Amino acid sequence: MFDKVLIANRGEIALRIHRACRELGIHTVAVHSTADSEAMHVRLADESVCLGPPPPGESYLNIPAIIAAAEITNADAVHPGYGFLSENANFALIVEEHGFTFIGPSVRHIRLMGDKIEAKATMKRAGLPVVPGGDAPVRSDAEAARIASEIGYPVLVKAAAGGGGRGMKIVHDSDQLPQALAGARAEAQASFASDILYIEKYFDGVRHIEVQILADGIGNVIHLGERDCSLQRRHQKVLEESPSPALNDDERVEIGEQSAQAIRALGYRGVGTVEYLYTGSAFYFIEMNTRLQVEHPVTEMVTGIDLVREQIRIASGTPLGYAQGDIAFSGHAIECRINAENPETFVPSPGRIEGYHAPGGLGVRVDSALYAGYTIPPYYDSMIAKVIVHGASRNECLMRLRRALEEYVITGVETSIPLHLRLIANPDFVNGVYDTRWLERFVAGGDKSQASRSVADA
Ligand code: MV4
Repeated sequence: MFDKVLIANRGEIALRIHRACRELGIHTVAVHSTADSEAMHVRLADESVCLGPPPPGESYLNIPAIIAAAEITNADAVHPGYGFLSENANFALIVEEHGFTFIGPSVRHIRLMGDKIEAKATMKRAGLPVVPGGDAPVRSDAEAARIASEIGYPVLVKAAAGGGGRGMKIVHDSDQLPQALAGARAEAQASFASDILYIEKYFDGVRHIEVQILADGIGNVIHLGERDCSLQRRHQKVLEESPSPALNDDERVEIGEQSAQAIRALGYRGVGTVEYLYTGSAFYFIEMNTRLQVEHPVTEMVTGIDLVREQIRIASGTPLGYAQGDIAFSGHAIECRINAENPETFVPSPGRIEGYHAPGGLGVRVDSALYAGYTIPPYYDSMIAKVIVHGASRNECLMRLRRALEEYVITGVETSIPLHLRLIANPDFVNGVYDTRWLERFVAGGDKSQASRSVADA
């Protein structure tokens, strides 16, 4: 086992990783920008190293500075968290070349899944159903038009180096295709330094369901069930839950086992998430994430498995030690992402936390690096906390979630807590009847049940 881990991240996830290290008897090194000297992850770590000025490119994305920090502190391994360098294959390679262990999948698998076209082709060969569409980069407008008319409009133009919904263009008919391709190509080049595009059939009104995988790289691959992440605004997830209210037990077992089987065929190591579109009757693979995800706690709450602990143990060469049959799924869990922002306009609200009281009690978990007197810097993501609630049933979970959100006091900045309270009071949400477009309409149109509103409007 490692003696010392460098945590190449900030905020709640840096703290989350620190906690797992502590429980394994591992020393921690925090790295930080000059804006984060007073941050909780820096205060709690055994050692800390300042990387540079606030802009991420000069601090949390500054690979030479992070490697230097690992060298001067004599760390054994580097945990990248999520975001920042977590899915950067070159970073993983450089970490390993300098003699440190990268706590994550192999460089080969990070690179493979970073190319969304290769990822799809690979998962198709491994037996997963994939979204209909081209299985190679689009080479010309004429070829794109041919593929689109074959699969039928509407189609979605996506960037091969994209993911997470950035740079996608929906195209409803052939007239719009050349313009969409040009726009997508320019956006992809600017955002990802690659203008490689591919085309898929566009599915409207679907759910976004993802399966958590755990693999030790020596033959043991299990799944830890699914998460329903359909409630998103501008491709940012707002609330996630497990199990999905949309699946029955047969579908749940089937998609879990299919995912684990495909990942087994790849020889994958580490945690991973297999993302699907669910149409209400069929699953289609879209992407795989090779990092720990923001919403990993909902899976931890229903399985009792500490995913960060498992990541660290796997990276140190320890076999999994249990099999699929040993996993017991218990109850229901929901996570609300709390952002420092206006709950109506979504304008970020950085600043000083004047008062702070976190909820607690049975089945309530708060992952956050906030404290009273802390000043949220304006340079980074606005997510400041996650409230994760577990209950024996979805209903118990919802009642507990309302109680926990009502108990949470954060003063000095605006937060999205009021939005979450409105959201979980909505009949559609209570009934589990929502898709990936539901939240945008809710945010725009008030609190009415959208099912009943459309009936009333008709
Ligand atoms: C799609 C899709 C519909 N059809 N692909 C968005 C995130 C990224 N992982 C993939 N995403 C999607 N891919 C096809 N072929 C719908 C989504 C999607 C979405 C689209 C518009 C608005 C919100 C969305 C939320 C989740 C997924």
